[in-house]
This record gives sequence, C-alpha cells and structure tokens, in this order.
Amino acid sequence: MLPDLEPEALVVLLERMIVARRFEEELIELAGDRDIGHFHVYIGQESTGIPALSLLEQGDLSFTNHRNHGHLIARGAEPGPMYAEILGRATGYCRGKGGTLHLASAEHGFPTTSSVTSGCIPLAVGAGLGLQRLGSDRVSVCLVGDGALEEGAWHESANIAAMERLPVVFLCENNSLEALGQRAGEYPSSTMAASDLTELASVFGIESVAIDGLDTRAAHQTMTEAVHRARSGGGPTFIEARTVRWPGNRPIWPELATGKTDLSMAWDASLIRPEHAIWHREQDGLLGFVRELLDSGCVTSDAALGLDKRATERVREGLAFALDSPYPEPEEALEHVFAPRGD
Ligand SMILES: Cc1ncc(C[n+]2csc(CCOP(=O)(O)OP(=O)(O)O)c2C)c(N)n1
Ligand SMILES: [Mg+2]
Repeated sequence: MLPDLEPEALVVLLERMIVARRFEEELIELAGDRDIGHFHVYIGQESTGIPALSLLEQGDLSFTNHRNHGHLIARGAEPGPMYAEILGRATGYCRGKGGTLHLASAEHGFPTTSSVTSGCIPLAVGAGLGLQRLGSDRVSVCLVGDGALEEGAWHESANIAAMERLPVVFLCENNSLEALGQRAGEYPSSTMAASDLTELASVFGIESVAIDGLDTRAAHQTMTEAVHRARSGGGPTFIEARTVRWPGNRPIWPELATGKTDLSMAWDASLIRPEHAIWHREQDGLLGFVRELLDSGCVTSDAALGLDKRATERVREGLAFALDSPYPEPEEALEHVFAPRGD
C-alpha cells in the first residue's frame, strides 16, 4: 500500500498507467497499417513516470525526450491531441509541427521537448535557474535515459545545478540493465565507464538515489522527497530508476512482442503463456501495480476491468479524432516556429 496516497489517488494513477499502455499499443498497431515515421514507446516504464510526474503541480516544468508519451499522459495530456501531433495534424499539441519526437504541451507543464539525446538537460537546468531567479517555489524536472549521461551537456549542467543549488530533479530511467547490446541486434542505449550511474551525480555533491523502476511506491516517495527538497531551497536531486526493457523495445522499431496487455493476468496466472512469462509475472510494472492494489483492497478485478474499458475507449476516441483532423495549411508553416521579436 502506498502510505501517503488515498485510494482515490491510487486509482487515478492506475487509470493513467492503463491509458499510457493502451495509447501506445494502439500506436504500434497503427504503425503496422500505415507509415507514421519512427517513434519510441514508454511501455514498461509506466510504473516510474506515472507516479513520479503525477504529483507535480501547476507551474512545475518538465522536460522530456524521445520517450515522452507516458510522461505527458502522467501530467494529464489527452490522447486526442497527442495522437494528432504524432500524425502531424493541425489539432496536435504543437499544431502538427513537433511530431512524436518533440511532443510538448505547455499547458501540461512541458514547454518544449528535445529528442536530441541529453538536449533536455540544459533546458531543464536553465528553467530551474529561471525559476530560482524569479523567487518561485516551482520545480523543473529533467527526464532522461541512461544514454543522455554520456553527453558532455550532462556534466556541465549537473555542475551548474549543484553549484547554484537549483530546484531541479533529474529522473533518469535506466533501461540498459537488461539490454543485450548491439551485437544481439538491440538498440544501443549507453556504455558507461562508471559502474553506478548515481556516481555521475554524487560526484557533484548532488543528492543521488537509485530505485527499482517497477516499484510505484518508491518512485512516488522518492520524487515527493526530491520535489520537497527543490521547493525548499535544498537544491537538485538525481534519481536513477532501474527499469526493465520491454521485449517490444528491443528492436529499433517497437513491436507488440508481448501482445496487447490482458489485465486479467494480474489475478489469473493461468492466462500467462510460457512465452514472455517472466515479463508478465515479474517485470510488467502495470500488472504489478494491479496486483498491489488488489492485495491492498483498493480495487477489485471488476473495477480494474472497468477502468481498462474506459481507458481503451478514451484512447480509441482520441485516435479517431486525430485521424479525422486536417493537416496544417501550408501557409501556417512558419507560424509558431520563431519567437516574436520583442521591440
Ligand atoms: C545527440 C544524439 N545522438 C544520437 C541520437 C539517436 N538516439 C535516439 S534515442 C538514443 C538512445 C538514447 O538512450 P537513452 O537516453 O538511454 O534513452 P532510451 O532510448 O534508452 O530510453 C539515441 C542514441 C539522438 N537522438 N541524439
Ligand atoms: Mg536507455
């Protein structure tokens, strides 16, 4: 049981985790039918980002990367304009000019998104500096993968964040632990000399902690402490969430390797087939969270299925809205691209 969360709040977390999962399962299916360009999915990391980001408040800023879909859903973004953005439609959050790789929504606390690996780090630190200088108690959250820490931008930004005691939380989702590497045909993520990623932050004197990315409670609790530290002038925190790479994320193009998630597997183990059994039994944070909520009596299996039905309908309605939406007019190509000159 998550100690400081009411049952209603836990159900909201579960619903967001299901929406994030269904959103991307539909997306992968769509990509099988039509060419929508390259994209990355957050499947398998929901148990980190959803509890961590859902606790942010209005005015808190977050800067994410190429694996952003779950992060936006965590902060309340809607499937319709997200799909529209991915499909380049005028009704997307960035009017179709950002696509999946630069999917951002200022109204949900994502001013801009960079898929340049590590690009969001200086953006988040700069925003933290701005918030501090303005005397605000808002925080800036930097969402990166382990690969981003290979870049020089990490070291410069971490140094400044530490020296200035900036209100920044670095949430690094390390999905390299299970990766078999390039020779096995997998996507390379990071190759580090450091044996422990937290050392890359603690060397600057930044408070650093590693958590199990499948542990929803740990993600929520650690983020709560980090945000409190940032809001009260205690400076930055680095959280490394050790996550398991979803089998469908092993090839460069996402595949529905484990099929569409059947939530019933959480309470009926006889539905788990031998293929990917370890994933379904132990490594899927969504199924794990359902089990946790069932055990603590927060939801029943019927209630979980009801949430799933609602989430799936919401996602499908969003996709229909996006597919029905127009492309931007060619005359709009240069609108909202450059900041207006202040005279
Ligand atoms: C500067 C730069 N180099 C290379 C790439 C190509 N690229 C896209 S995702 C990725 C891996 C990033 O790894 P990580 O930050 O750990 O994120 P993950 O995909 O593992 O979640 C790379 C190298 C890029 N986007 N930007
Ligand atoms: Mg990675």
